[in-house]
Amino acid sequence: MSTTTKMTSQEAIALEDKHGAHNYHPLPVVLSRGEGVHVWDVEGKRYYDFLSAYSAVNQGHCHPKIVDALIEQTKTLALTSRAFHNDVLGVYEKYITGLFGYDKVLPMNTGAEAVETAIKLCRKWAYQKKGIPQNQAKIVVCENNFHGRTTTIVSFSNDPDGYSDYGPYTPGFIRIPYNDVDALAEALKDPHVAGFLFEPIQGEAGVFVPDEGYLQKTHELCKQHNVLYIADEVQTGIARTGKMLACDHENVRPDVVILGKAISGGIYPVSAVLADDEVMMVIKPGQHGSTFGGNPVAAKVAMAALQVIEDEKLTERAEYLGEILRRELRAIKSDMLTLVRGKGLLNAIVIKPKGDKTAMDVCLKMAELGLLAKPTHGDKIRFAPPLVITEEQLLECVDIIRRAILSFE
Ligand code: IF1
Repeated sequence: MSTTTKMTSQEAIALEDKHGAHNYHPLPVVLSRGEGVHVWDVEGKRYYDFLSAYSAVNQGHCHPKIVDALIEQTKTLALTSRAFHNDVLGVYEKYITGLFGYDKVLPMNTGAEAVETAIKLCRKWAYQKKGIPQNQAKIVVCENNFHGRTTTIVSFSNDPDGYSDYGPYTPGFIRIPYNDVDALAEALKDPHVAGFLFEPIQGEAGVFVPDEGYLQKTHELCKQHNVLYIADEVQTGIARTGKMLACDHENVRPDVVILGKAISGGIYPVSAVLADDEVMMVIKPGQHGSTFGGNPVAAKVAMAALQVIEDEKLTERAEYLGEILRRELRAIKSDMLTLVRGKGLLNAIVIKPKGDKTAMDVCLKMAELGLLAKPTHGDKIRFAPPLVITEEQLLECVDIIRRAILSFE
């Protein structure tokens, strides 16, 4: 059987269509190479990547330092499982806990697994430390959340595509409106609430940024009620919003931080949960884990990826370039462009359809002009380029976006 990958876009799409599950509806581009802010399709056309694999590729595609870490460690020792120690894990654990200022880290692989880990940690803490009666612990979550696709996580989603026909659903979650401090205060009257799980900026909801003060106020409420403040920074973390963590914008220190995506620069699936001993030590040997979590390749890759963020000052770049991007986008005069929002380089625009032309048509036009972005919920387009983009490149991208939108005038 042939495993060659030399083919046209059409052939590649046809293969996926015939042999792969139809759980996605991608833009009709077939990518075969990436470097920095650019990706190339199989026909050799170059694009700016304005999705960055949903913010996993903050350091840019195929960053040489991260790739080198992967290759070197893979040739040395790739996987031992956690049945034995390896000589990289502890070094990584010291590095990442030092960087973020927590006592302990629990390494996993995907974002959803890290969210599951945080939920289990919260529940165990509820029974062992807070004294909530068995099976009564509740976790408060927000409307329009996105935390992953496991059966428990979709149980508290209100997106029908996310949860429909996947029941019976895991109980123990209370959903409140996002960006509503009073709703949280009300929910916390229930003494069986153990945690508040939230995104500091809602990604899938179309980059919805809460009001200034929301993080501080909700953090304070959780502290008052002895409720764990659990930040899902899978998408917002690792410099994307102009701070290492989005919670840093309000100087809020969560009890539990969930990281994924860019913690590896998109080179390898790596996720992590950070917490202090009071919380993390409730989980004892044998009570949670994963075959691949904490493997030496993941550990080396994550250290390299985090080091790139520091070395290349990507936090500062995201902050600075984000201001420019939003300013320039707001200067585009078109009835179709109704809203520009975001923080750092996590941004979205809202497109009002013109005739039968929608956000999807704008994305197809941008692709034609050499920039890739994905519409979500029909009318929003996310703009989240790799943080290594230069100011000059960013302005060139704004010009592409402007020309794409104005082509429908
Ligand atoms: C897909 C969305 C983004 C996340 C937060 C946990 C996870 C994610 C805040 C789970 C994952 C993804 C997954 C990806 C699309 C993408 C996405 F549009 F679906 F919502 F980014 F906005 N917490 N987000 O955003 O992490 O298990 O995937 O590693 O295709 O499902 P994962």
